[in-house]
Amino acid sequence: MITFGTFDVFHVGHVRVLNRAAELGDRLVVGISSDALNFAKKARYPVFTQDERMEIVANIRSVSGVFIEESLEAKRDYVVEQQAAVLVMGDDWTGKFDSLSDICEVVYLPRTPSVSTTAIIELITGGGPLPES
Ligand code: C2G
Repeated sequence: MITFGTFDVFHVGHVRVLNRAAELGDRLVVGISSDALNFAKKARYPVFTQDERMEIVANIRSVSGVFIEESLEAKRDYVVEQQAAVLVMGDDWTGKFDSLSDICEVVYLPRTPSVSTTAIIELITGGGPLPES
């Protein structure tokens, strides 16, 4: 199994997608988006550095290994390098990686509703709604 993500400001949606991905096979490796890749995509750096994000994800019990994802376009190389039989992504990516189905199974898992890194950052910085409990 292989999956990819930024995993910034790690939250319950992250741990659930990792645990559900790990249940589909016996070994889950996770590509953590580099700081540079995030900057290129979102014009801002993550709250936590790539080393910190790698350390957090590497310490999740269902995760067997982590590596840095330097480029979104290199997914095919990462799948081959990691010898992954299944690529798992949250369903915000549905359809985006179907072109890899010649070398691995591609599975999209439903996202956990009502939690996101962006909403947490907005809440903490005072820009978002307060939770009800
Ligand atoms: N996720 C989830 N539920 C949430 C939030 C996130 O299931 N409420 C999942 C996402 O669908 C993704 C993983 O957690 O599978 C990591 O999410 P992000 O850090 O937002 O990853 P992203 O920046 O979308 O990945 O090649 C992909 C890139 O690395 C980017």
